Amino acid sequence: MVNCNYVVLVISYILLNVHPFKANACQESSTSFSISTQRNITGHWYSEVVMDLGSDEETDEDKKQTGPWNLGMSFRRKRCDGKESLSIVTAIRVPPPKPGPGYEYFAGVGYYKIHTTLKTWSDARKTCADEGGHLLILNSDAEASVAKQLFSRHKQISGWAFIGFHDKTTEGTYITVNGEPLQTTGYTKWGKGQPDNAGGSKTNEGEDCGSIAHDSTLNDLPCGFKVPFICEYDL
Ligand SMILES: [Ca+2]
Ligand SMILES: [Ca+2]
Repeated sequence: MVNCNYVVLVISYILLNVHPFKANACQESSTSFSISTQRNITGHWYSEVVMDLGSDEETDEDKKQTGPWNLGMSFRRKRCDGKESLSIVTAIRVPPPKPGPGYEYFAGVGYYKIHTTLKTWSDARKTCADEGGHLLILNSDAEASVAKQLFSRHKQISGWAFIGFHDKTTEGTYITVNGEPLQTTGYTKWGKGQPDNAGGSKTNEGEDCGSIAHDSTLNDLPCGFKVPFICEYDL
């Protein structure tokens, strides 16, 4: 759901008054250095400090893609009205986590993967979890559009794909795999006549597991059916 190339963890700004300076005119000069970290072949993290005198600090920072996170620091010395001050700005930038193989990034929405191997709802849920994600939870029309695009790329899939909601606990009360009520997710467009808990009786549980159709409408299916499924990877 989050679209960002990095996360700013820490930004600190320090302004230090240094020695008085007699000049009246303002003069500025800048120096930048950066600290990058990487894990080496023995599994240890190590850091490298690079100092750059008099360069464009932002341009240098943008070029550094050497580690899982990057700490940038810049200095700016300012002489103005008889006073000299030193500004220090630091920022740690952490790239977003990467999902397992087969996940595709949809700009502004997130990572998704459609599995064409047919599985029961419970097995599908476990597969998504094993990949670090969860069965798809729709929170918007934009996210439902992603499901439609995934279907369009796998035209061999007919029918539905399991996603992350069910009413296994209480018949007719649909909750997501995260335990939140389906009606609070932001997307509840059921297909015509759905949910119908088809076949449900005192001796048959009917349909308790959530799915999505090619037109992005929802349907309840028997949990034991084996159908494709869609996983979502949260950033
Ligand atoms: Ca049901
Ligand atoms: Ca149904």
